[in-house]
Amino acid sequence: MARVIDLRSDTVTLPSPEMREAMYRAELGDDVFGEDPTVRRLEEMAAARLGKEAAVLVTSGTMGNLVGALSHTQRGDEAIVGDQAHMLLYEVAGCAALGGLQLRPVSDVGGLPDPDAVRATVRGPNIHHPRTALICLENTHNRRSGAVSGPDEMRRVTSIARVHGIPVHLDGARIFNAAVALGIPASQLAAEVDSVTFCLSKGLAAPVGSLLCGGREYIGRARKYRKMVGGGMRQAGIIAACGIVALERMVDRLAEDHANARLLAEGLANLPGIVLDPSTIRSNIIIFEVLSPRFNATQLATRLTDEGVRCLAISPSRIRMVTHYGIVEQDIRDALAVAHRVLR
Ligand code: TLP
Repeated sequence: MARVIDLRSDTVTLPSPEMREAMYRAELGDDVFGEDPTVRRLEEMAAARLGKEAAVLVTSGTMGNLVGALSHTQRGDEAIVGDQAHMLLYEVAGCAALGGLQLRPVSDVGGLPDPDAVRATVRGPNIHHPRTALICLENTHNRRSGAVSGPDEMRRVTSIARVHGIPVHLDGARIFNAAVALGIPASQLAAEVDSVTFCLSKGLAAPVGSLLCGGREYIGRARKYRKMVGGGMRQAGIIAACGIVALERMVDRLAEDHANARLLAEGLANLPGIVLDPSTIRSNIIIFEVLSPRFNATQLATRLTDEGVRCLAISPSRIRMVTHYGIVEQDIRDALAVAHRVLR
């Protein structure tokens, strides 16, 4: 095979030539002094795109979620999260370890925490209980095969939060994938929540960075927490410049990644040993079950990788593939040819 097709994650994307050019030309200053004009421009752009008062540039989605949660809560509080949420499973228990925040999972089968479960899980005024101080959503949902939730579905959860006066944070690492899949502006999704983190360095292909967006006062608190966890960056305009290109040029093209993911899912679903309903794939993440007498998921992922199609076994029985900038339709056809050869 001519080249490696890397479907492990959209985090493997490399910056576009335009981003490299923007990086070279970026006007810079010391952002801890609030003097980097490029960072400021990106933060203003991000807040405007998400329809929030303010935004702060952070190093990663993980830092955005951590700082985002800490800025809503006190030590000893509890946050309700989906049982397959990235915040729960892949963020090194940062909320607990660094923020004293207990994460309480409820089922998120369809992508969002189940509203009835959320309702039943919000704590009452009992001396034994922590305070339910936050509810966290994820859209699109990584471990739920890139599940996309619309504003109405989100409102089924956020309305419960509102009744109890509990703020809602959205892990919107891939909120633009959700927005493009739904054909609505990302601000319509962000309007349902108090704060949102989104990533520049996934499908939008920038090398580094995420933005936490929310109210002005809240983002002021978040700036302090960002500094506390070592996220105060100096001439960060170097990376913000790429972020500006990402927001201006890379959002609409996510539709291509979604079309490629659907094509890939349709091809995979026809192969023996793979269990996948392609109609469920609405964004750029495909997770499928491996039910083959010849391979478990780890063995199949290794075999595909050896043949030039890189992917991840995310459990003993499941494989994840992600489409992104740099992967074109022909790559999907080539990857399917490899999978066909391996599984037939
Ligand atoms: N997800 C990565 C891995 O950590 C699993 C990936 O390859 O998908 N929220 C969501 C929904 C994410 O998928 C990720 C990254 C993050 C937050 C964290 O972002 P980073 O990696 O920038 O800390």
